[in-house]
Amino acid sequence: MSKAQRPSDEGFDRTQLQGVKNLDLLAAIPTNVEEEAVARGIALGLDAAESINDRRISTFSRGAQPAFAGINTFLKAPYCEDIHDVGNYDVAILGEPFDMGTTYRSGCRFGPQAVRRISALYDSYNLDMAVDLAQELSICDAGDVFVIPSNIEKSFDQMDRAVSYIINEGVFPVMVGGDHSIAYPNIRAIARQTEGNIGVIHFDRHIDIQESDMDERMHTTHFFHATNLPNVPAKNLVQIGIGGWYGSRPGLKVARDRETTVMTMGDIENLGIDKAVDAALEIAWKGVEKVYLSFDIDVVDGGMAPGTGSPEPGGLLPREALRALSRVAQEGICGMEVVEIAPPYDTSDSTAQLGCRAIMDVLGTLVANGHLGSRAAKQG
Ligand SMILES: [Mn+2]
Repeated sequence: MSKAQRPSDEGFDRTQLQGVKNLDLLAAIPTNVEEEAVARGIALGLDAAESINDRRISTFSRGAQPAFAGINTFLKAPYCEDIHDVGNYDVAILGEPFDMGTTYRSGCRFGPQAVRRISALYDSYNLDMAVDLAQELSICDAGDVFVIPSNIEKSFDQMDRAVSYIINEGVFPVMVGGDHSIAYPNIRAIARQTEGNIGVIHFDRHIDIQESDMDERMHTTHFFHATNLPNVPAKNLVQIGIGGWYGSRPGLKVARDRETTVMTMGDIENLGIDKAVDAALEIAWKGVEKVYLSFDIDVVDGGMAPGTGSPEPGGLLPREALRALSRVAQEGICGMEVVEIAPPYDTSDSTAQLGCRAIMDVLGTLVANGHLGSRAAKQG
């Protein structure tokens, strides 16, 4: 097409693009936190060699850069080693490295470490939603729960106690599993400290609501026990992406009896991801005080999230999953978990990276919508 045939320059208004608008929004966010981090890096890690022209670089890596260097916490956030200090932060990242609830292949005890490692790739700065996590949100890495590898119930008690402590300090909890059985102690801890009811939005290829499995409360049973809690009604549990051929029979009966809302991949295709999530939000939020987000990485197609214990073809695309998570977060949530990332089966860290992105996109959306961080404080 020659220039003469092209529509006039007035035909497309580039200023209407989200990308162009967000460039302006991002430019208005201050950068003092980053500047302080650079100064701290030099103070702790010495001035760089004389041949280095960029004097923001230190000799010993003591900050975000290089992404491949250093001792990793989640996003290189401060390690809250003394948990008594957790109340100083808006968000605590909590590893729950427990995988004795798996019923096929184990390995997700290494999930928290893999997510921390790949998280070092990322800056805090995001064009899609025009937020700067470092500047607008105080995040700490609370480290891991001391789980008891041979004992599911004792591990549940440990996780419940850890999450309770964080909630009690008024901090938003992000749990990184671990297998999906951790959902039960996580929800139990939050429910005990909540007066009203809690809704749950559950992304998964598996229904995870049978009473027991191999005579124990394995990673196929947590929503049975969670919805036995007096303020976690099954009618406010929405299960998105369920299907495939693995482990469903006893759980499907429970879901039917308790009237949870089950959406197959076919439902999502028919409705489209936005309408599907809007319906999920409507049901999960009906008559409740809070909504909890439970994200099983295996809801994403096994080809794109291979590093998991019970992969299933035909799930969401990563782009659909991230869009769905952001839409849930827009309405606000009381906590989230990302489970079933099993690094021994991962390739190119893609599954751990997607888990990391799930957390970052949710936190970014919560900040952008004034639910957490400095914009919440301003509104509140
Ligand atoms: Mn699953």
